[in-house]
Amino acid sequence: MSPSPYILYTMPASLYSAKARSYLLAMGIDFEERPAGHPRYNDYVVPSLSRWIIPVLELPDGSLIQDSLDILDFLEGDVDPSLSAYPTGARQRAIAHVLEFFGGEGLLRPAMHYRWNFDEQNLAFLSNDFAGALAPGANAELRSQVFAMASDRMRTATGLFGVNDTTIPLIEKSYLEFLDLLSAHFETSPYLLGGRPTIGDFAFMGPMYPHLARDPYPSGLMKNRAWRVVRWVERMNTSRPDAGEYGEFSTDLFANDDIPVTLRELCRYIGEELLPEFRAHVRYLDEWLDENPPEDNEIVGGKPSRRSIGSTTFPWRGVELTSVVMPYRLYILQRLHDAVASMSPADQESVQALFEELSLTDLLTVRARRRVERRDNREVWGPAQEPVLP
Ligand SMILES: N[C@@H](CCC(=O)N[C@@H](CS)C(=O)NCC(=O)O)C(=O)O
Repeated sequence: MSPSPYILYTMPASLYSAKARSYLLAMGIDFEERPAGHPRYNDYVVPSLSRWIIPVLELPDGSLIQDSLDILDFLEGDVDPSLSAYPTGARQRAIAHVLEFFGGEGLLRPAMHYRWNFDEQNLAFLSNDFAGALAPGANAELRSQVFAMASDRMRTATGLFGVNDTTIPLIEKSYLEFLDLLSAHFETSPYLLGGRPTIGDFAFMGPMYPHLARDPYPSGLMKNRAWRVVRWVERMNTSRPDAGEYGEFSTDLFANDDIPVTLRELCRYIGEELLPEFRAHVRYLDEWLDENPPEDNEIVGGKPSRRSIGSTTFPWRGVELTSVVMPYRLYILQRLHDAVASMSPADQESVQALFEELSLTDLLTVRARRRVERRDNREVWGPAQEPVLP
């Protein structure tokens, strides 16, 4: 048997791992999946990256790619262009970036809440699941120590994203609205943009599979309320065609670069959910950059494992929500900006009109005074640009 060309280091419970795994499966790319507790992860991957983080893709020559977006972009080189996760139509391309942003960053609160605030239903499963991946084969004492460490860390992160007694009822309400909108969209379409998955679908898999479809409590919620979404998760985790309930369907994206009504509804919801936080974060970041101007290529946060540069408060659904500010989010959104900048003037106009109609214009225009780039698997401050503040 020939060795697998790629190795993906993951955990079944890991959000961003689900995105990379789903892409490899959907595109039929051969890979070996290893848990983060694998000796090579600790002996080779962690020292090479100077941090503990998953997913990590190891190439046959031993080089490593961290970051789910960079992994997908690298793997796009192996994929038949007709299956690319990047739509070619201008409007679909732009919307795919918005969906990617929301999937990666916009569902962290429900994902973390439904995982860490339902101990009675979730804890036994989570402790086995985490220990099984982090300390395979360890004895019961070590397994429980490893889980305690990981769960403490994640519970702290849950609070830092803004999950607390005041916001929890609103997070739940918002998540149920989201499930209903997504279900309505999947009534007639097996994927977000039509007959095959695009970057938005892969990003959605991050929170939607390991946390919201797999952990015991939210999985029941999803099964009872959103069968179409459950089926989409299953479909996103297989290499086989798995959309029989739609009968005969085309594997093309929606014709004529269309964004159907149900997806427009979902995009409006995304704007309402994301924009207050996004605007507050960019304002905070831009001010921070003014006070702490970094050198070009300086590591964001000062060291690879530090993701946030502070926290800020903004109004959300009638309450004040405080969340950590992560410059990485600029990196994701720049992809939208760069994609639109490379479009023809007519396509730019059509994207602008669509974003205006969906009240998403700030996602196209707002930016901080510096770019965020990735070099050597790290986020670094990139060149200056004209800031556009909300
Ligand atoms: N931007 C990164 C985020 C990866 C990430 O946050 N991974 C989590 C697991 S889902 C992790 O490794 N957390 C460990 C830590 O932050 O210490 C990506 O898209 O790959």
